[in-house]
Amino acid sequence: MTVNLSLYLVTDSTPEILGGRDLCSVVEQAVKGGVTVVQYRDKHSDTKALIETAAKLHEITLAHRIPLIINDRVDVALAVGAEGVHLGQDDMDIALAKTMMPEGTIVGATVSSVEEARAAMESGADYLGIGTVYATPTKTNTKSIIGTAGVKRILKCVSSISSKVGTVAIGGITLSNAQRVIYQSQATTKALEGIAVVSAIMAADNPEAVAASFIRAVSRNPPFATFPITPRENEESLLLNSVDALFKKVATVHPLCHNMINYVVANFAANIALAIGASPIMSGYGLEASDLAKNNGALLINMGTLNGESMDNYLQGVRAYNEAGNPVVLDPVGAAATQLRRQSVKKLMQEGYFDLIKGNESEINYIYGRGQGHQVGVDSGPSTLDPKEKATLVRNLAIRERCIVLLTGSTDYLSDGARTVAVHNGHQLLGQVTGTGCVIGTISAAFLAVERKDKLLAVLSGLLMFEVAAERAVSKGVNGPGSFVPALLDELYSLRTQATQSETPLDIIKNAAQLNFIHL
Ligand code: 3NM
Repeated sequence: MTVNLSLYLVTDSTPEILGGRDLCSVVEQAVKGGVTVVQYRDKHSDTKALIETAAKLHEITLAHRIPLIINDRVDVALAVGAEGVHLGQDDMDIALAKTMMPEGTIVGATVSSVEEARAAMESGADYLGIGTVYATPTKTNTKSIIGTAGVKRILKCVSSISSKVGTVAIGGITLSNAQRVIYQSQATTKALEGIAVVSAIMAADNPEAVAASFIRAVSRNPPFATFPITPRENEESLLLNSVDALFKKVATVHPLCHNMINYVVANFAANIALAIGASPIMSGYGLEASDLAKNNGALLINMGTLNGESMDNYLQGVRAYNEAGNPVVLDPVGAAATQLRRQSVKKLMQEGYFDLIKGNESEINYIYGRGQGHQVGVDSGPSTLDPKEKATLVRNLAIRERCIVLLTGSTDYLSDGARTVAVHNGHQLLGQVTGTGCVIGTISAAFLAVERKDKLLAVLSGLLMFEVAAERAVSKGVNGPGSFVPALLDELYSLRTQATQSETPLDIIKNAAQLNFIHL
């Protein structure tokens, strides 16, 4: 039997989730909203009550022509003639259950690792419930929290073994993350067939409306989906020929550039944004984000001066921009420096999608999960990676998160997962002024706001504008970091003015750009 796994409802009869409501009527409402499979899961009731409730649920699912799956209890499934049974790692053996159930019965298995997935498939599982994606109060005795990266690893394994086995992800899935979970966990050729949900539907005030919203969400890509461009012939000139047009676009559209940025660099970042023609707002207050997110601009979250209120503000910010489909940049400043920052970055990436993750080597290394993070303060510290390793790191993180990744340093590495480029522009004086790394986040946000399709091009253009402006500022004569800052602002302003006034593309950037594509 083939099952539509798009929206897989798992029931819960505990008072914390069901309140005083009747289980069957909540399930019926959810089914009316579009749930495509129901799993009856009850770890507490006696066998007699289980069979009675299962029979009532079966009437509802039969009336809507969707399968009823019984969690754990093969006897209950047999007693009510349910279409399937779902088995956890500590439940009955899959192969044994198959011999006990009528031919064609659906048998699903809970898996949290590639090894468990492989074993379940070898035993004949028809579908896999993959989790726990995110920690959830609904089930606290889960084995491991695997995130979208863990789901992706399992999907890769599934696709290498069988195209017939269905997959759903479970654990902490809500309306606000469902699309992102499906999108980010997709392995090259295999996407989840659906999501499994308990509390988001079972505890909802209006299960029918929520189920309908889930159905709408899972049937389409999120508005922020990034589709990397396969490298074309002459990729470098194609990109460099487009840079000027983007300078012009930023300067004429004046995109809103919303900065949740640290107080050390707020003033500098606002001036940089003005110099390139963007419209900056330095608002770290999360409650303003939903209004600001409607302006077709972009948000930068820079964790530089984290405090007790920052996380709530950041989360409100990223949720508002994700929902509006407008870009978000994450600058995880000092990500590896303290326990609190390590947790904060993890939480942010669990709760939101970032079109660009930008950081120094320590930060990007930590986010990818390499090393325990030996960052002292917010600076990167000595490099431990060679150029090829850096390029591989940004490429792999971009593939894993399905976003753009920029690792800054004397050479910058930028990737969308398909194209990886090293940029050698800039000047050592940039390292003598605070905030010169942070403002690349601000500039990137402004460029991403005006170029939604080729996000790598957007970030590359902003980066080149900034680093070439730095080189030009120094070449015109500065005395040191003090006079360098105003000269840099002047050069950015000059590049922007030249781009807007010229009818034909400028060759300034094209001639000055020093970049090379890295084939990995
Ligand atoms: N199984 P919610 S997590 C039933 O990881 C169940 O195998 C899990 O609840 C697993 O949608 C889980 O409310 C509960 O987060 C999921």
